[in-house]
Amino acid sequence: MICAHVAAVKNSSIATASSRADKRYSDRMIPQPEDKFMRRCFELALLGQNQTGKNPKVGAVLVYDNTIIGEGYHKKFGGPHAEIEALASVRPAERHLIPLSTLYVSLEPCLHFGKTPPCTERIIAEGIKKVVVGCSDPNPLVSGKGIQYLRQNGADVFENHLQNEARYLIRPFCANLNGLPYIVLKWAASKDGYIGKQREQIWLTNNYSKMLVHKWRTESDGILVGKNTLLTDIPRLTVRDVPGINPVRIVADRQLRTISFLNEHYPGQHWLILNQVRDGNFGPLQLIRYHNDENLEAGLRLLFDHGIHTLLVEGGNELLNSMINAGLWHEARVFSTAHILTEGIKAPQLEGKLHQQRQIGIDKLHVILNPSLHYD
Ligand code: AOF
Ligand code: ZN
Repeated sequence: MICAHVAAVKNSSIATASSRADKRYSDRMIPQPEDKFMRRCFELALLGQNQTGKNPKVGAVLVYDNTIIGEGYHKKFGGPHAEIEALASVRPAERHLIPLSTLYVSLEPCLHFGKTPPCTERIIAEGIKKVVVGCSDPNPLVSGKGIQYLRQNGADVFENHLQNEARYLIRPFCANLNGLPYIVLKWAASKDGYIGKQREQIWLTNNYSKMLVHKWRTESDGILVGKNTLLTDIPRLTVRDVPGINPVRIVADRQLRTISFLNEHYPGQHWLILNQVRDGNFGPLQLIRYHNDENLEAGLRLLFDHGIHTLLVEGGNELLNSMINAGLWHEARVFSTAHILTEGIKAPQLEGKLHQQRQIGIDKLHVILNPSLHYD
């Protein structure tokens, strides 16, 4: 439950709002502040959801005389970058306009040879003279050097345009650069601050909130629960109310006690078991071991190595609290509901920056960001 931290969250949200206003004021230093073009980049970038793997979601548009002549986004891990897609989309009859156009891109163009050649070289080769960038690329191979290269080669670069939004877009990428999945905690609390009762499954949110959670599942590579939640709820953890693919189901089970339970209740179904006993496979169950003297962070790093770049944590209380106490979270999505439980399991307490508050029917959703991560 978030009551106790709401004051902290509210206060910090005021601070966030004013710093945002300052930042937007400084964004106004750009001579022609066409926010709509950068916002179009953000929209485009989001089309890469679930496709870019551990790469960032990036969008780009080419603008000539206030009109978009090309647009693109990073469609797929290992595929062409947003700028290259935007260039490729320009109609042959308009290609001569490219050197006269402004390139808007939500992330600093790269200058390294990765799976694709540097975008910066291509931008200069195309004769583009003006580039507007949402935020710098935190990848140490790029970070500031892309912008520097463009400037050294005669382009005007306007950086940090709508940078808060641009940075929000790449939050998962920032976590991934550190070798961790992007970790989203999720829980629902009763009005009096409980998330449920011992050994009893209680439903608190309405159907719209449930659909939203299913949508979040489609956007996650993995979904993690604690052992007690598995044993009590026998949750399906699948995507049902919206189209999309199921995330990999993972149980945090240090002592490796859930194998027979999973075999019985989920016959033939794939699960990862994050444990401290052994590695290996038991039919469809994959055991991932971190060592006894290591903390959960080591386990989460192993999950990242197994391709879990975004992780939704759906409880229970013990797991959520241990992740909060260890600072192992990037974002929390908390539903406050109208139910009264009177007693039960106390909801986790969490200090963070309130990023968004939304009414979902009678439920209220709070999106809270980890304050120690400077991407808001
Ligand atoms: C851009 N535009 O659209 C993206 C960028 O292995 P590669 O060649 O795909 O390079 C991946 C890195 O490039 C990634 O870690 C990030 O630093 C940057 N991503 N850069 O100019 C894009 N997606
Ligand atoms: Zn690039």
